[in-house]
Amino acid sequence: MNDNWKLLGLFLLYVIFLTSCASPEPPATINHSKQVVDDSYYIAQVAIGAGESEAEISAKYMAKVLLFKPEDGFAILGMSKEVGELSLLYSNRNQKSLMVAEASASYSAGWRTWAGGWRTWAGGESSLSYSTFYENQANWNLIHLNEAQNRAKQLGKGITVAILDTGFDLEHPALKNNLSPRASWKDFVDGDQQPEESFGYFYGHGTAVAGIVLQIAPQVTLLPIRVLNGNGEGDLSDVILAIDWAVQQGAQIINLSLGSKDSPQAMRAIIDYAFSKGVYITAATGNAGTLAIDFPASEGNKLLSSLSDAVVSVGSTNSKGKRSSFSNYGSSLDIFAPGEALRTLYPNNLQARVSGTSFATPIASAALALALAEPASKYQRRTGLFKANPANDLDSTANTGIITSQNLFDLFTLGKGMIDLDSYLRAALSVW
Ligand SMILES: [Ca+2]
Ligand SMILES: [Ca+2]
Repeated sequence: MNDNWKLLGLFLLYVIFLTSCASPEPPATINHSKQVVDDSYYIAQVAIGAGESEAEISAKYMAKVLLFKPEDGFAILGMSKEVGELSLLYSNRNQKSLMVAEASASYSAGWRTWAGGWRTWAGGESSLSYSTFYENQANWNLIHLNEAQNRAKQLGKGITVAILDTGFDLEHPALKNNLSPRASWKDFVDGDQQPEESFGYFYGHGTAVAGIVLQIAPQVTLLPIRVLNGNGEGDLSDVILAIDWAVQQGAQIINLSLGSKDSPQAMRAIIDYAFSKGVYITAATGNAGTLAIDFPASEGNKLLSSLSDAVVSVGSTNSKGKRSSFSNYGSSLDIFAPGEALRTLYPNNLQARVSGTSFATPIASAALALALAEPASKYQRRTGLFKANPANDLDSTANTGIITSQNLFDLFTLGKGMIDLDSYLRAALSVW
């Protein structure tokens, strides 16, 4: 044992749960009986010493090396239950670790598609156009989508958004032509290259998220990566490996419509790593309707957080810009975007109406793609995203701009307010 242990972020393998939901009903609770792979029961991030090889790291910690990043100075390890608990004892004894093993029990806030309004998707379209889903028009007007798309003529062309989610209908006619080359697809749940949707409570979630991105940035390339099963459950190790995979595949943006109550060091390390490679991460705030934001969105606008710049945290509003009752909020929130009753793609050539911060998040992902695709986008590609626009500010929209005892507190917990795509594109393209 040596000093590297003090850098050890040690966590029980736990469940990342989707941040979607939105029914007016209380969120469903899903109890897990997760079977964890024995050699990755615990996840840890460790520093790599000068000249240390992967084999040496593995031997030193009695662990499987999941990720080895010598040029970035860190590795992420998976450990058996026994080894992990031994190392916990060690780090506790030396009081050098703040890490505590945590139970894997978690819950998954439910989402649902509205019962009404199902209809078959008109097949054969190569991509979506702005006017495809008329029901979304009030939402798109609110965020000035039309103006933004007129400004960002590339419509996201050449930019890759990785979506880490439940899986995708890879044959959906409105989706398949925007997918990245097949060799870049990945399914960390099955361990194959086919990240398909699977049945469960969250069936359709990934397809729905992808459909939102395409409505904002119809020319973007989507990199489908499956990290969650049909019940919206996934392993931390899979999400970490998936972020690394997305970076290796050249994604510029990683959409995380998922989150957790825990904030493991290994996850922080891989987000830092992604950002160091110029990759942005968007993350949903969660759907408990509380003043507590899920990780990693909880780092989005946090003082003294190294992840604050890397992560864009997104909450949900209705089509009038009022915070959705289900949307988590707080001082670490970056922005809000519409996330209620949005019409989007659903498996088997269908479309559906969905709600949740899961569906506000891809609007921010697509906004970044619109800006990054433009040749003139040299400055402020991202900072403008957080620029409050008084004319379209969440506070003023939700509370008619009058500071009362009711909303005084809200002013500090609603981030920069409502996303305004046109204002953002103007800033990103330096057009004033
Ligand atoms: Ca598969
Ligand atoms: Ca941020």
